[in-house]
Amino acid sequence: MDLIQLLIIGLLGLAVIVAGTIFLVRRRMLPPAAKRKELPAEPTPSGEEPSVEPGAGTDAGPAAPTLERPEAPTTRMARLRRRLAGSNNPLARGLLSILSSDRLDAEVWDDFEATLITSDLGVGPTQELTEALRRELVVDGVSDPAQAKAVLRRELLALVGPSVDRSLAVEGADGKPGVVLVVGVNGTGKTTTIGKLARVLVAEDKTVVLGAADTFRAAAADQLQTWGDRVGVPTVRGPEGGDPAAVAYQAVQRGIDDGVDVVVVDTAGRLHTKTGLMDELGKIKRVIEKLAPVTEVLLLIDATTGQNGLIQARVFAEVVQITGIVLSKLDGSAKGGIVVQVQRELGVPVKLIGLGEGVDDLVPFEAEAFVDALLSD
Ligand SMILES: Nc1nc2c(ncn2[C@@H]2O[C@H](COP(=O)(O)OP(=O)(O)OP(=O)(O)O)[C@@H](O)[C@H]2O)c(=O)[nH]1
Ligand SMILES: [Mg+2]
Repeated sequence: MDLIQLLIIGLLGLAVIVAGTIFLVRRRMLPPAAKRKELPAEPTPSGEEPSVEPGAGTDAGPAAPTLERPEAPTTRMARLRRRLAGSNNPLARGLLSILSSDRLDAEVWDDFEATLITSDLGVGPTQELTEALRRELVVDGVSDPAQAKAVLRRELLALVGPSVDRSLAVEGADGKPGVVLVVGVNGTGKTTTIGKLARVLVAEDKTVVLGAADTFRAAAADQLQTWGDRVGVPTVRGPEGGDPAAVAYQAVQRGIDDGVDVVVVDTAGRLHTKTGLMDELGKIKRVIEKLAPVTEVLLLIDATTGQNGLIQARVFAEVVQITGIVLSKLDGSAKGGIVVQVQRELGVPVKLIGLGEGVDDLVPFEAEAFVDALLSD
């Protein structure tokens, strides 16, 4: 009897161990996505772009790829403030130094001017700002720090242009899509910006087609298509080395056929010769306009390249009629003053700024938010 009881207990114990082992082995063999629920796609603080595998982590079955939802504008603005604020930015520090000086003597003003010049504000705007502040802070004798800051804010805002229309012209007419052509020297951030812009447009419930008219490298079209895929936007591309104008034309044709709201066209940034550039960009624009007007021509300028970027920008402005500027890489630049200088030089407003490599690091430029970010401590 005892032996039989022992045998039964032993067999039960064995059954439990075998069942547990089978359970654990099966769990290990499941793909990782099935073990955990998908986390919401958020830009990583380091600026890395999270990669998304089609279908990973969805409970809906194998069909649709996971589309990302872009970040809300309010949290983007908070990031703008963090990235431009006082301690992180020499321009901001220079501006605030004038408010914290005990005595506003010649040396303090010289330092102030030097900081503004090195931050690419430009000689003219630097002199205007210094003159205006001297007049108000010294001659009028404003000594209260809050009042002095208000004066600085007002003068800076006047330089940046508070009442300029900075909206993107993405509305087409006569039932045709708006067409945005993106130009600029290579490496300035055209393709990345188009990817980020597509996300913004999708978040506004607009339908979008991308045109990969940078046929110089196959990788350029792949890069653009990757961005598009993530938000469910199709990319029209042509053969490597093919005619960029033909791709631009097909993209706009596709946009018209599909009845989409906006077509955004990427271009190559090589700046071999001005004539070559003029021919290529001019042709792209002319060919597109056989189908629909180009509503916005965005010029990319890398904020870290300073005067050099400005010289290149001038060349582009001579060959196509620029309607808006995107200043990329403001996050890595001590030269926020370039906003003012580039607008003066080209007579075109800064419409968007790039604040990092993250997927939602593109912010509509607003003069007040920019100045407030610079002056926040
Ligand atoms: N830190 C930072 N990096 C950026 C920003 N915008 C773009 N970049 C980076 O700049 C590099 C070049 O960007 P692309 O978008 O490929 O530039 P492009 O103008 O298309 O270059 P080409 O196709 O060679 O003409 C990439 O590594 C981007 O991640 C920005 O606002 N901040
Ligand atoms: Mg590119």
